[in-house]
Amino acid sequence: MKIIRHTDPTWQETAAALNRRAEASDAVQEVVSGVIKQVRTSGDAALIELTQKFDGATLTPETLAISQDELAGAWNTASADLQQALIASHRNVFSFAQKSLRQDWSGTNDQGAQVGEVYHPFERVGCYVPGGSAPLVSTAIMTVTLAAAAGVPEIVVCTPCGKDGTVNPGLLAALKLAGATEVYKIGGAQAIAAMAYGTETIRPVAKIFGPGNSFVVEAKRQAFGVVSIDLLPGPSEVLILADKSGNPAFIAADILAQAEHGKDSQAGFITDDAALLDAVVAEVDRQCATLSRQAQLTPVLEKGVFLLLAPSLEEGARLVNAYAPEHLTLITEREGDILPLIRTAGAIFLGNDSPVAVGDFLAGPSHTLPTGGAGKSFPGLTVDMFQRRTSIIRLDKASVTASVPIVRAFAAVEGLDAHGESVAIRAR
Ligand code: HSO
Ligand code: ZN
Repeated sequence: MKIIRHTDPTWQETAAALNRRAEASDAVQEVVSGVIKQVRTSGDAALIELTQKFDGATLTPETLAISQDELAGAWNTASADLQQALIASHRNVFSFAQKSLRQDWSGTNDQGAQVGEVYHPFERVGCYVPGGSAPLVSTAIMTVTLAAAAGVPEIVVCTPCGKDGTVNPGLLAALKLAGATEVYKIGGAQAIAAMAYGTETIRPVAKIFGPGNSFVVEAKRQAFGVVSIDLLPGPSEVLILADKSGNPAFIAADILAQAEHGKDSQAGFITDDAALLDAVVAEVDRQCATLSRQAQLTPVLEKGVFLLLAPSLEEGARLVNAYAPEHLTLITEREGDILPLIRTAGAIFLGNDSPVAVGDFLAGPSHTLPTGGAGKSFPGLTVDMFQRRTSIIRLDKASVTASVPIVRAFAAVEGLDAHGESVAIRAR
């Protein structure tokens, strides 16, 4: 764990380095553009070859898809505990999404024209659900449920399979409950390419959603324009900002929960209280020894965890905004002063009793959130990202007449007299 104090001579540099921007390396960009080309030219054959190469699994065109019967079977054979947990999470996420749906509206402008917006769900979307070191069952709920709540009729899911060609049955049960209509056992950049461009088996989608590793994220970025995308969520991260009211055992538990994601995930802790910083360090060491995922925890604790003593909570809030964390936990007796200062966090968890893991699994908002500093430019996943908006305009004689002088003024300055005439003719 890296410990930084505002009294250190390197403080300014370290604080400045928190202002980051996620960008794929040239090597990743090249690999991904090669994969996309291969899928565009060879379709299913490319998916089969790349799945063999990257996932070590042997697939055929007939075994790319997981049938609805298999999904139903996975749901029926899931334990009662898992079924209940999935139902509880799904209820919260579905009802949060329903509240957040955009509604059609209609009004009048200053000239009396009727103006408004109508929303329709996309007809066909793709959700990527990562595999990696843990089957992210909750990610199935946190993406597909939103598509279903928006009324999307065709919800395609791609998720990588293991070497034996199977996908975790708990993940399949979650996909069934959430409403996936097509599931393919393809992962990585090749899955994004297949959903964007289509293959013999997978018809292309209009928009691609969901988190992934650096290859998946880069593939979404490169596919943008052919399809639209939600955001570019990469390795997960947590930042905790606390004053002396923070509970060191709870804070350490959240740091470790984050660190067990492994790989490139990050956890940071910022406080203005030196005693709390020391207590959190001791708690991380104590609790870490009791956990199972040492192989994931150790490298993150070495490289991805930092603890920072700031001169004040206000300065801490400034650093939070520069870092733009995926998740922020804010624990302070001065919440009324500090919360309004936070602008770039994907999601904010308030107080000692709000663990990020509850947001990961069941709170209600999607856990698909901007990472790597992208919170400065992107919000997290919401149901309206599954809705397509169209604007509606209707004029009558009175409103078109009232519009003439304004149109004429624009038409004159733009040198487009046919524009002016097309309006004036209706007013005559
Ligand atoms: N923390 C991850 C979500 C997750 N955690 C899934 C556990 N499972 C990104 O918000
Ligand atoms: Zn998590």
